[in-house]
Amino acid sequence: MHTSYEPPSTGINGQAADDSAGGAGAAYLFTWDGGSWMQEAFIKASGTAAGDRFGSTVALSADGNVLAVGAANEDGGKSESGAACLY
Ligand SMILES: [Ca+2]
Repeated sequence: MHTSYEPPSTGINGQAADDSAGGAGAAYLFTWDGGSWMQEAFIKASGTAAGDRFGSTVALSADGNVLAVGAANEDGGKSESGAACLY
């Protein structure tokens, strides 16, 4: 029997079908082309972990060039300390 470990999806345009880290969260970026919404990016945290709630808050700059995505329960500093990621 063959088994392999696949780490949870991270970063931009990873595996959207990967739901191995429950509650990790994700953000989808869409652009309006004048007629319809087009998906531009699928975004996961750089350090995907179950329960981190990446995408629990989002903000976009007025010119649309900077996206902030909050991860309320990210563990970078202390457990569940939270983080914001800028793109
Ligand atoms: Ca966490």
